[in-house]
Amino acid sequence: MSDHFPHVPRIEFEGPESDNPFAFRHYQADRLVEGKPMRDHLRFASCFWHTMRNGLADPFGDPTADMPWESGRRDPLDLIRVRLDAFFELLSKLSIGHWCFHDRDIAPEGSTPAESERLLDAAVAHAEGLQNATGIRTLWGTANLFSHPRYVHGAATSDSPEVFARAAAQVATAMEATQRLGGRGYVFWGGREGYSTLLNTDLAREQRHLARMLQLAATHADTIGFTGSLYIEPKPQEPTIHQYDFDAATCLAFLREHGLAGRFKLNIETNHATLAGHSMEHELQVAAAAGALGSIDANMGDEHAGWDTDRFPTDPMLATKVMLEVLAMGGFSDGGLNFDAKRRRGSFEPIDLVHAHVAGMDAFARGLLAAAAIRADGRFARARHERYAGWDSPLGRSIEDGTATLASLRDHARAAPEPTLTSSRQEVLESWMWRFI
Ligand code: XUL
Ligand code: CO
Repeated sequence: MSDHFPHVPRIEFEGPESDNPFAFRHYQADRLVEGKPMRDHLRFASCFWHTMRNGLADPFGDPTADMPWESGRRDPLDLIRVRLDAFFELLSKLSIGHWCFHDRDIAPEGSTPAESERLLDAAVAHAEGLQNATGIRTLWGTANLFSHPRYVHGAATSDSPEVFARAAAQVATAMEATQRLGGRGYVFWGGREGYSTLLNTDLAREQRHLARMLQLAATHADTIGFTGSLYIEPKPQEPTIHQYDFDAATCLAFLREHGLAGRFKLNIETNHATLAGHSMEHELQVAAAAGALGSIDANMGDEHAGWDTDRFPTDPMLATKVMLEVLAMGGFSDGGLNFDAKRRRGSFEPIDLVHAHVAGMDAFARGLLAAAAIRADGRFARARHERYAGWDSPLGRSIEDGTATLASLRDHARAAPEPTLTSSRQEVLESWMWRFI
């Protein structure tokens, strides 16, 4: 094991009273919750792009992140290896069992597709060794189809079929890399699959091309025997103004329209939900209701900013709401909680990577415990059940089972008194929530 974080010990659980910044206050990997270890409920992952490749530049300023392991190194293969070494050391010290990557995070783009494939191959070979040595697994991989200038007009939705072909090549190679690393899933985030103005855009045609790419990817997965889950990650905008994968409902309708429902699930990200004007729990429930809640990109936005700030999710209330949905669906199958999150620009020391992950893991451990306590208590489930009790009457059943007609309901309404309604009790429910946090 490398020694790029020399002053960071292996992080252990010390309990809620601990003042040690290098300890978990809530995350206890082996602690059983609803009969399953915390580690399996939460299935934490860290993402290579933010953790190792994000220099913390912003539109007004240069990178600030201090990455001492990179200093003095120029050779691409050398850089590929040292970054992976530092990453796996960090994950081991944090007891994070999974990671996620884009092809271009772990290896740079070469001057030809063949050279890019060679570089990626070297990165995958090195990562494979580190996975074997540490037991850390790949949660999911993906292809970066948004950074290179050739994708300025989109990848699958580009006006150029040559660009589509380049993107397809990248997807095939990235999926094979993910498979080689035993990845549990493969993600499509449509970074530039959208448009800036309809004056030059054939929206219907672009959407058919996006569906074609997904169909080709599903076929490729079957051809190579990739058995992991395929996910779409909704996001309403940024970088494009109008993005085709706007939110969970839009993605589900798109999948159904193009015969892809059942083949793709969703990877729901908190800050994307809020950018779409939804709460995270709304997006999770929409996905879960369709049987398509696959995985989660755990981060959070900033209440003061209207863009994708990707902050580490340090809010226990948010984590509780997320974990309520995860427990309600019976836990993850292939998915997990991927910290698609970055430090603030001012938190530029390597040690801040440790603090950020510990804060996110502790918040989610609290969220898991609170969600389990809420379920054991049962008062929210009872309140929800009682609210809909009227639907168990003969009238409610006749509507739900389809035996009522508009005419029969009119006969009923003419004879019945004005309906009596009950309070929604929102405020008391909200104050109950805080009792569990
Ligand atoms: C961008 C985003 C991506 C995806 C993977 O907002 O979330 O990092 O998670 O491409
Ligand atoms: Co994401």
